Order: sequence, then C-alpha cells, then structure tokens
Amino acid sequence: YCHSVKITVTGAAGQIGYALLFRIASGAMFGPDVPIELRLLEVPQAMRAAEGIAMELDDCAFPQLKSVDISDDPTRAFDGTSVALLVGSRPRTAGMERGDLLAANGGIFGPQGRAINDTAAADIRVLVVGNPANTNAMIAAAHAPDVPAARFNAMTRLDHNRALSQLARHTGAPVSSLARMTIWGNHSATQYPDLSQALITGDPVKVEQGWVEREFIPTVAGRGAAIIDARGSSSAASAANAAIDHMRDWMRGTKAGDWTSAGIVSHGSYGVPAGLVCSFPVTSSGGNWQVVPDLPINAFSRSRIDGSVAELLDERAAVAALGLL
Ligand code: NAX
Repeated sequence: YCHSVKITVTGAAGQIGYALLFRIASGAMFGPDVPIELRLLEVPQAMRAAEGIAMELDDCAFPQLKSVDISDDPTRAFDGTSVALLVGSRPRTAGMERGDLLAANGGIFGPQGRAINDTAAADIRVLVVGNPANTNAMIAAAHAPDVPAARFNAMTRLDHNRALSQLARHTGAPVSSLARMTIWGNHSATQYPDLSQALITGDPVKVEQGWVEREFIPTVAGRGAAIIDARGSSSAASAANAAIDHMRDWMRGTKAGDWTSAGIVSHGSYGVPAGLVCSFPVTSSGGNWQVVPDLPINAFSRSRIDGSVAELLDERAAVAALGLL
C-alpha cells in the first residue's frame, strides 16, 4: 500500500463504533503502514455524538489517521470508499414483531446498499455487523446490482472467536494451538458451532459429544445474551475485535492450514440454497473468500446446519414478502 484506504463505519456513535474506530485508526485492521481516511455515518440525531468521537480520534494523534469525515448522508459517507462496516441498525425492542424488525432494517440496508452501488470504490468490501446481520447483508447486496454479491459479508467472526475460546477453556489448550473451527448458518441462536474438524496442535479434538451438545453449543450460541445479562448492554469491544479480525483476514488472507468463519453468499455449497447469506468455513487469498470444500458432514452436523438454514430461508421469505429484495 502506498495510498490511503477509505473506511466507512455506520452507527459510528454507538457502542460498537466507539470500540471499533480507535482500533481501526491505530492500524489494527490493515497494519501500521496504511494511511486511513475514516468516514462516519450516523443518523441526524447522533451527529453531535459522532463529532465528539471525531474530537477524541483527533486527540489520539494516530500517525496513520489522515482524516475523519462525519455525515448523515449515505451517498457522501460511501463515496469512493473501499471498506464499509455496516454496524448501525434498528435493534429489536420489546414487543416488536419480527416483520417490523425486518422492515425497519430493510429501510436502512436497502438505501445503504444502493448508495454503495452508486458511489463506492470498485474494490468495495462490505461487512454487515448490524442485526439481523445475514439478512441485512442479503438486502444490501440486492440493492447493489453492480457490486459482486460476494463483496457483502455478514459477521459471524465473534461467534467463531467465542467458540475457540470456549474450546481452549475446556481443554486447557491455548487458543494459539487451535485450528479449523467452524460456525455454520445464521448469526443467531440457531447457529451451529462445529468442532468436528477442529484441531489442537494438528490433532483432532477429542471431547465428549455430551459436552458439545449440552455445554459448548449452547454457551457459544447464548453468549450474546449472557453478556447482556452480565454487562447490562450487548457485546461491543469483542464485536469490534471480531470485525477487525474479519476484515484483516479477508484482505490479507487466512493462515495456511487453518480457516475461519464468515457469512457469505451461498452458491449451493453443503446444500445451502444459493443466494442465502450463510456462515461457512472459509479461507481467503487475494481478497476473496473460498468455502472450504469436501468436508465430511455427519448426521448431527447435517441436522444443525439444516436447522439454521431453515431460519435463513424464513427470513428471506419474510423480507421478500415485504418487497425488500
Ligand atoms: P448501538 O445502539 O449502541 O449503536 C447503533 C448506532 O447505529 C446508533 O448510534 C444509531 O444512531 C446508529 N444508526 C441507526 N440507524 C442508522 C442508520 N440508518 N445509519 C447510520 N447509523 C445508524 O448498538 P451497538 O451495540 O453498537 O450494536 C450495533 C449492531 O450490532 C446491533 O444491531 C447489534 O445487534 C449488532 N451486533 C452484532 C454482532 C455480530 O456478531 N454480528 C455482535 C454484537 C452486536 O450485538
């Protein structure tokens, strides 16, 4: 890199934004040599809070941070941008029906997809963090017909990292010795954290299936709720960290012999219907994800993957019925 990278963060004044922006500006995403131009997109009522964050970014005097631009206009915020982190979304509030949630988010991710289509750089890569992340990514991609759908990802890296950490804790093996963890499906309670291919220092993981079914999977899938219960608000720093990990691996490649998890548009691999944004085991090279091919899928894995895919199909049917695709 000799020129700077323009990075747009939506929901910049929210709690994930507050954890994310400083790490991006410090070089955690693309290394210490890449100058960064930050674009913050927020709603009008949060512009002042975003200005406060820009002041704090100034006060860090990050050597790599060339500029910070704040806007409530998507066409300005995505203009010429190469990396878009779509964090801002409409959270589910008490009593809200799923259809209302999907409609509210369609109203955000449709126009943002359109603005990305019309104004972003040719090499744009988009990571959707805001929930329901998989379906929001599908909606954004549907509104960006000139951008390859593969450039729209949904984040399941936090689930992946949670799974690694739980396995390390249970086995006593350091995280650095673990490889080939997979999160399949939706970023939701139906996700399937899959240990069947996981390695500890190159050897297959040996754990009790009872632990997998009664402890491991529910702990990973329920971790978001456990954080809310303990902290009083949802995961923020760990979500920001996962977004950094995801974009770094996407742009710079995954480690030889290992893979990671990302929500990407399905082309039918492992029986996942084409067009769904689904989490798969993936490697990256040259800035493109590839689904890890030919993994054996046992009956337990099959039923868990199918369960989460059924939820993705439901969400797709619901947003299609609302005219959001
Ligand atoms: P906050 O409510 O703290 O922040 C959201 C921000 O988005 C607010 O400042 C709001 O003004 C802004 N916003 C809303 N609509 C916008 C729009 N149209 N354009 C620009 N900005 C907009 O939420 P936070 O805790 O930061 O979480 C953000 C999203 O991440 C939520 O949807 C949350 O559910 C999701 N998460 C996703 C995770 C994942 O692993 N994929 C994990 C963490 C998190 O739960």
